[in-house]
Amino acid sequence: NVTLTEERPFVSDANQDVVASPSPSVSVFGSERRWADTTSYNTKKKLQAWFQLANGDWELGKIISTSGNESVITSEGKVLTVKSESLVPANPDILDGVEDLMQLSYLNEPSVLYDLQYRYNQDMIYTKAGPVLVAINPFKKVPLYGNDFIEAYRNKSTENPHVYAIADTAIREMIRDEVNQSIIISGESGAGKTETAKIAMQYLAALGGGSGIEYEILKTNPILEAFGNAKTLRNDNSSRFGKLIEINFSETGKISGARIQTSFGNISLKNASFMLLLICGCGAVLLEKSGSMHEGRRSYHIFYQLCGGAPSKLRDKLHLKSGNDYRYLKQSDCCSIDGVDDALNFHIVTKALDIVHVSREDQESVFAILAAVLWLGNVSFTVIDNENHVEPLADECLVTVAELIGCKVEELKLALSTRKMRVGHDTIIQKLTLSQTTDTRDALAKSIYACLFEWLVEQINKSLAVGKRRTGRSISILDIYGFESFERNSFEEFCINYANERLQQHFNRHLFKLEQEEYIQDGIDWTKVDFEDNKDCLNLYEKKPLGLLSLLDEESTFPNGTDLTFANKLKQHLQSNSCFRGDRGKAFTVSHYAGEVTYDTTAFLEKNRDLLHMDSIRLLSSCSCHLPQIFASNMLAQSEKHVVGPLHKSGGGDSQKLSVATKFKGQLFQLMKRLESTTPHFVRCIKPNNNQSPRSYNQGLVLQQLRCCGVLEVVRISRSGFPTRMTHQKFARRYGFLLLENTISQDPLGVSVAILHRFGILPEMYQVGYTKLFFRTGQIGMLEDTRNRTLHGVLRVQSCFRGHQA
Ligand code: AD9
Ligand code: MG
Repeated sequence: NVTLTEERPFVSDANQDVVASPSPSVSVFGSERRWADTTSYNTKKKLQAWFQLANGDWELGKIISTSGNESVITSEGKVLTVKSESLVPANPDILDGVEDLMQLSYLNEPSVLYDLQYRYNQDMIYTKAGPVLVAINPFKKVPLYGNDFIEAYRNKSTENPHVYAIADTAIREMIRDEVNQSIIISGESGAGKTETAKIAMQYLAALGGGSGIEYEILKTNPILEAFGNAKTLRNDNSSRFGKLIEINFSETGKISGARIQTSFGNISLKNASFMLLLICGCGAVLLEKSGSMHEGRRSYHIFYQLCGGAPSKLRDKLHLKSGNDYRYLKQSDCCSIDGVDDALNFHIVTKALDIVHVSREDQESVFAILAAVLWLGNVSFTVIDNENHVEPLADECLVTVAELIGCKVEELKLALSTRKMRVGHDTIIQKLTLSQTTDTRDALAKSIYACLFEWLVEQINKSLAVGKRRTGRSISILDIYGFESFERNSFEEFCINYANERLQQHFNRHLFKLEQEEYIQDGIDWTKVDFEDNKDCLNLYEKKPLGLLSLLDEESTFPNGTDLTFANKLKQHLQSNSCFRGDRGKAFTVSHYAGEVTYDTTAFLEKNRDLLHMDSIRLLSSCSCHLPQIFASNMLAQSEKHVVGPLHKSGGGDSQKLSVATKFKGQLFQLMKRLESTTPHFVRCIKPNNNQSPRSYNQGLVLQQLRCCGVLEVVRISRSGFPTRMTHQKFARRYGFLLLENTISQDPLGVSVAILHRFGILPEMYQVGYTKLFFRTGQIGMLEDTRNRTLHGVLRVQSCFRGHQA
């Protein structure tokens, strides 16, 4: 929550009708509203105003008269009486659809909602909110992409907000400042993050292309989407993993390679370059606990593509059947997606695999593993004694799995139905019950799939690393889950929201704190900004030994720990924390930056431990096929690390490894460290409705997302600050040649001031600090244009992009 400690009116230039009040305004919003206009509203004038309908939507009306604290307004032919204090000022018509929310004279929720809607209705889905780009999902093809548009942004012949413009700025700043860049894309599921990331990649590939590696980079998208995306209720192509792609550039601005880092499932590789978000992955999509049907959801696309598109020779080899014959796939009621051709996509994926140099032989191994996972799900069990112990039926399913992964049927049978335990010097073999065996089977399938995904990413990275030189710079694109709050929230949301707290802190730090600190450090007169830090919530998660994560890990190591004992422990130790509230039963509530979320601790411990039995790992390592062997050694490397899991005195039974939450935290820290060394560019994706339909704009839904991602605060801060800055030296060096006289021997500050005067930059548009010059938005752009024009003239360099490097 950002508040100016000393209220100042916003510059109100376009709206002459309105009185801008210099005094602190009375917020027109309730206390939970997080921002407000600082301009009081003069209801005596016949002005347009917003009023709220019973359903929460805002409607535009005209004030006819005001008496006491009531106003009479007309709206769409109706005449209504409303409380004056509930009216919110509307902007004049000439500000309809401004491309930067910062230009609004009245900055309030309905005005922002209206501006975005106005633009969205005309397919202008991108809008700036100061330094942040807001992208509203059109849920249809919009004519905004392709070579002509790329050219236009490259030549700067258009200034419309666009992802291309963000990517363009990233390239320019990478070259100009010699600093790595990042494009951080966030938003709810289905908001358009993955599409936005692809659009940004398209632009980078077009500008930095030439070597051919850019083509490979683009081809990673269909592969990763096939293996990592699935249909959910909210998105037909929902990414079930977090992704950071780092695109490397040579000194001349050409793409020289790339590296993809993903987070997936809960199996981490030994080198674990870092995998950010886990979860949802296999757990949620591949293997729901049996019995429940899943309306409108599918497993990973690749399974359906394989079943629908494999050529007959491959089908025979893998003993493939149709999707409906596999338990893991038929749990859901939909096997196909409208408008999606799985068979065709299978072809596209294999072609893409060719391009990223995954050999045909390896591809076949990949498909064999996929088929093995499907067949594994069909393995069924039969009771063998009167203690309910079971063993797998030695039928087609079991035999096929053994054949596909290259192990003996008998070994597979044992790994699924027994557990080896060491007691003292002896090894005893414990038989399993039905629920234990199905858990073992599903855990094995899940681990194999996660390992396959990791392996694939590794292969792609090997291919993209060709020609990469360390001397270059990079632009990283982060496509990550946004904050989530459902009716029922579990371990997955608990982790995702933790990640979002960290990202929010990064966002805050970058946009507010660093700016403010810099102003103060450089002696700039700037009204102090007080911003609400989310460090209390981060502390609640991270504090040792009494934080959410530590307590979770501690309870996970107790053999007798249960979800209830965990919940009780939280209540016992954290009740005094202002961000925490213990709820009834097994639930607790965390007060996140974006709102309160209540978590149900059911299955927290199990998901955090995520044990894979040693017997399963041994089975994979004994396989004759090379992929299972690789998977096993990766799992082993992981299990050697230790730590969480019931520590049986008998020992040796389970593979013990880092808890999921601890690993998650480690990955998150690595991610943050990387991001902190870059100049970030933020894109906030917004979905306008929950039905994936074009032309429908749900105000309440949009507003809630704008609040969650801090867009509104940003506008307020940016408009009153000086977001662009440059050292005196740099400024003098960069623009000094535009002065006619020789500036080489003069001091940088003197040269800088001369430039400012020469180009008529108004005093209110900049501030001179001890070491740097600070500018309001738009000022440097003008100077850059002049510089470019001059350079083009002098050097006859045609491309604007090259002009920058010159
Ligand atoms: V999730 O968290 O991975 O479930 P995303 O990634 O935020 O989600 P995604 O990019 O997959 O959403 O977008 C969802 C769908 O919206 C896409 O499949 C497209 O059909 C649609 N979309 C998103 N952005 C655009 C766009 N710029 N133009 C056209 C779009 N359609
Ligand atoms: Mg996505």
